[in-house]
Formats: sequence, C-alpha cells, structure tokens
Amino acid sequence: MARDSFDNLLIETRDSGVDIVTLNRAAKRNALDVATVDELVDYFGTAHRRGVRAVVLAGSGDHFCAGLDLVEHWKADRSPDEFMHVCLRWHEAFNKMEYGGVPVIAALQGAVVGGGLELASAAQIRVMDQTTYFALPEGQRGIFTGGGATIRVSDLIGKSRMIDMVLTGRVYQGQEAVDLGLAQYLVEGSSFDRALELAEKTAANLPLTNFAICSAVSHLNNMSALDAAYAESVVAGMVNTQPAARERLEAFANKSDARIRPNG
Ligand code: 1HE
Repeated sequence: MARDSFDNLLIETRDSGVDIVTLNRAAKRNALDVATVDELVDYFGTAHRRGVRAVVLAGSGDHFCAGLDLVEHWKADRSPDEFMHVCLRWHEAFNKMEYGGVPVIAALQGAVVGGGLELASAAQIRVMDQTTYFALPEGQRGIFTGGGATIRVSDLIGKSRMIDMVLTGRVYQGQEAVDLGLAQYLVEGSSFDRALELAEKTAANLPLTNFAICSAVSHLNNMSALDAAYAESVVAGMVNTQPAARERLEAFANKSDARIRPNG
C-alpha cells in the first residue's frame, strides 16, 4: 500500500488472502470525504499486486454509507473545477474496484445512498440484510450524481429506473431491490457473514481466473460485440491455458472432483 496506516478505513487481513475493509466513520454514517476517497484509491490501487485474493467491503455502524460528505462539500464551497477533480478522484477509486481484478463483495446494511450506492455498485457482488435500503437523494439535495451512478446504477437497473430514483428520491429495499439487480443476495441474518463466506469462496479460485472475471468482463462490456468476442478469446487464451489450472482440469478428468448438482 502506498501508505502505512489508514485513518478512515479499517483493514484486516485473513490467512485466506481475504481482506476486510471497513469504512470507519460511523459517527458520520461513513460519508465519503476527500480523505476517505484518497484511502480507497490507495488501498484498491495496490490490492492486486499485494496478493489480496478477495475483499469484503463493509461499513461500520448501522449504515453502509451516506454518500458524499455534504458538510465537507458545503463548508468547502468548491468551484466547478475543484468539484470536477473531487469526482475524478471518486472515479479513480471506483474504477480500481471494478477493473482491478480482485473480487470485491460489499456487505450492506442500512442506508446505501447517493455516493454510497455508487461505491457499492463498483463491487462485483452486493449482499443486503433486512435493514438495507438504496436511494439516490441527489435530486432532493439540489445536486447531481458524480461518482458513476449514471453508468453503474443505470447498468444495474436500467436508465429509466435510475432516473426515477434521482428525480423522485424513490427508495428500494428488500426482495424488490434484488429482483431489480441492485444486489445479488438478501439475507435474514448478517450481510457481513454471507459476504465473508462468498469472499472466502472466491478467494479459492485461481487469481488469474478472478482477474479475468473481475476486470475483463467490465472491459469487454465497454466494447462492440465484435471486438469483445476477439478480446474475450485473447483473455481465454491466457487464462484457460494457465499451468495452475491443469491440476483442476485433471481432477475433473480423473473424476476425483465434485460434479455440479442442483441445490437441495
Ligand atoms: C453526514 C452525512 C453526509 C450523515 N455527509 N455528514 N447523501 C445523503 O443525502 C444522505 C444524507 N444522510 C442521511 O440521510 C442520514 O444521515 C442517514 C439516513 C444516512 C442516517 O440517518 P441517521 O438519523 O442515522 O443519522 P443523522 O442524524 O442524519 O446523521 C448523523 C451524523 O452523520 C450527523 O453528524 P453530526 O455531527 O451532526 O452528528 C450528520 O451530519 C452526519 N452525516 N450523512 C456528511 N452525507 C460524487 S457526487 C455524490 C452525491 C451524493 O452522494 S448525494 C447523497 C448524499
């Protein structure tokens, strides 16, 4: 990591290669100030080369993240140019999450709103608990999204629903949020426990395979179908011939590996 210690993130490293990264400003509902976003850039910018196999991204307290630190923004009375650079820094952090090649599993509770939803939507997997709710309150606050909601939230739920959320302040929660694609999992108990379980599972995949899943898919989705098919073949050429995969393929061929069966 570029720095020795973090003030706004708590980082715990497990033997499995899973890191637990917790937004640690519960008193401010984990609102994203400049310092926290800098720490996210530093952490996610180096996670892959530090050998991190998967990340659980959590928020301390009752809420995952309240979005942009509105008080910092109000006090700073920023110029357009200054705020454009604030947003570019957010994009740097979130792009490192989406394209960095390390699986990020977000454990969500309470408010996941505004920039908090933008942060969560840069994770590969989102796990909700019964308290989790999503909103884009920018419209009501007299501002606009700046951390990628126009891209990632639109991608998750479609442009019309995203526009409705910002225009009307509509809140999504529970099964409806899962059905729309805001999260992949809704649990009765702790979202953190399920996120950790999923992170441990993904950490057992080969790192190059995870790199392709967590970087190539997003890049390929930005391309034309023709170019994506070509680039997918190049990525598969590398990943599907990696020496580390031979043992797993041999186990399948020898029938010593478990078969895929339906649940239940
Ligand atoms: C904050 C923030 C914040 C809380 N910036 N300080 N985001 C929003 O519009 C959401 C704003 N926050 C809320 O609606 C609520 O705070 C919550 C639903 C998240 C939590 O409610 P609650 O009742 O538990 O907490 P609270 O009493 O509202 O706030 C507790 C403290 O956290 C209080 O500080 P204190 O010093 O008075 O104790 C709040 O000021 C502080 N706090 N949220 C700063 N967001 C790149 S563009 C992205 C654009 C956006 O993200 S817009 C969406 C902004």
